[in-house]
Amino acid sequence: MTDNAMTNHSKINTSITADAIEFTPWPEHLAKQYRQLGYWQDKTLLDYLRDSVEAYPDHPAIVCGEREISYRDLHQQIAQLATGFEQLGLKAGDNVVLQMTNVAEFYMCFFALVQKGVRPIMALPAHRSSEIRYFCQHANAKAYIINGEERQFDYQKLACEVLEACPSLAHVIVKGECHYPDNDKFVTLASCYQHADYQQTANPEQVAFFQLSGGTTGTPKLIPRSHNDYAYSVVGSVDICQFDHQTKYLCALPVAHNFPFSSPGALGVFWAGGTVVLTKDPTPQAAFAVIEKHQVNVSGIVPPLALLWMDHAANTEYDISSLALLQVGGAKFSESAARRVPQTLGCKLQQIFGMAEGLVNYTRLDDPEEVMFATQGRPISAHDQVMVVDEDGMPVKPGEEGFLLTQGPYTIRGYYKAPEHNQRSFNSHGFYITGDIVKLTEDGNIVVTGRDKDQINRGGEKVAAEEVENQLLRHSAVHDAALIAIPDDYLGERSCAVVVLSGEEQVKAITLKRFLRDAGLADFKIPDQVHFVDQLPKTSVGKIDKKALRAQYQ
Ligand code: OOB
Repeated sequence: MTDNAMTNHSKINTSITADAIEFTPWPEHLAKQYRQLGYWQDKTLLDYLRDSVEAYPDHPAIVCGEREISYRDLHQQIAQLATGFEQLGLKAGDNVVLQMTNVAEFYMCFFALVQKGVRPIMALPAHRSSEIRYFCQHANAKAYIINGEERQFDYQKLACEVLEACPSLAHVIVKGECHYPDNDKFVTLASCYQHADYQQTANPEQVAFFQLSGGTTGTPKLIPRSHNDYAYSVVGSVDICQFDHQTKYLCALPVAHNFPFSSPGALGVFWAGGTVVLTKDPTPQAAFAVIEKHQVNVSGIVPPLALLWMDHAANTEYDISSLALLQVGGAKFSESAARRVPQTLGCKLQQIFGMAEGLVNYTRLDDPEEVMFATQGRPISAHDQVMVVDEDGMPVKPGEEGFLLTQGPYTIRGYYKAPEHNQRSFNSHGFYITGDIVKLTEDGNIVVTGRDKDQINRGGEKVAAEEVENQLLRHSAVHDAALIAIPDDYLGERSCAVVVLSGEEQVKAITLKRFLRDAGLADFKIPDQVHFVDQLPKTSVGKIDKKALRAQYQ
């Protein structure tokens, strides 16, 4: 550790502990250890990008449709936007909801905000008014950035609804032409490109941005990620996945998700000086065309997409032989499907088991087949502590199934402004209770065998049961409701709402689905199926017995 890093550390630490409810710091001894090990470099996320700007100024950083953006241009546009954002009054410590589809401007906005210490909240394109209003209100967001050019969905209309409910919002920043020029809160992103200002006000130890939790509770949780911890996870991922300046990464999942963003994802590509190729359409027809055109050599996708890609590969007219590595994660990839990847797609498989809260596991590129196909890999860091425990929190015997707990150099110690939830999600030693049920193999690889959290994993898209149940209970005809996962060949799991009606009022499944949509829930949270029953099974303490329900609907 350099003297400089040490001075920085002591200077910075006092400022964050002041607001522990926003950001729970690592215990002093661990923070010190992570610095001594060189994991935490006290550099900002933008500093790492700048290293690549210096090393590869003319190399393409991003390919977005017909546009190719070099590292130099990317850096300049970030600096121009940083000025524009500052002129709008955004300043260090402010929060901004960033909801972009897969376009280059996502990265430009992200880094421009981060440069000035403004903290993006990484909304997904599928989020609707329920989620966006919540993020804005909970984080007192000052601005909301959208892609106003998107044909699939009118984000500008959504922004109008959000504005009404969120007085803290001073600006809606729109990529493309503004449809509401008379509303003085709307500004175009184009107008934010001002003279380039390269000055940084970000602080490496503080929150750089907020990831979103898949969630288990009534409201989504914000995950504060610091520069230091996140940067380290990316550096470690780049090393494991051997990204370099020749890497051409197809980003086919939503840009803001932790997997395509940082595992190693786009940030990993930028750290290594490679090229991120964006697509809005992840289907094999579209993705294969992009792979051929840009000679893509790596991509990261969820299991249902991997199945689709494999089904399509035999008959494709495109040459996808440039693809050398396919990363699959976000949900369990069955061993039988995993084994088919190399023959059908002609590339190596890497399994990834990660979480936006931190811990990311990878199978290694030189792992033997049984590890690559039958496990979800092992942690990035030698200092990721993983514990597999029983109901009483005691470690299980090696090889036995149990609940996965973890702490380490890039796993958060608490959610943003959620003290009660933090009590439940972290144990007394600060380990994050992942809610995943796993086994550890003799050589330390993790096999995910189940889940102990009330969540449905729809092929990588996470649905918190309680959030949907609460919304269902707001309907006058609904007396009781439970959302459960049922097995699905393609998605792995789909969601099923089991509903007890109040009595007189009769409603149909389609009415309830429309009700949820009208309530502004993201589409992937709308139950795939609805069943009406006279009563829900209860446990001895009167809670809904979801285990019994699941068994009934398997
Ligand atoms: C990734 O992150 P999240 O936050 O959307 O979801 C995390 C949860 C995990 O706790 C686990 O329940 C599930 O998603 N999960 C998997 C898995 N990868 C994630 N379950 C089984 N097998 C896998 N390979 O999903 C995420 C974040 C970074 C990298 C990759 C995925």
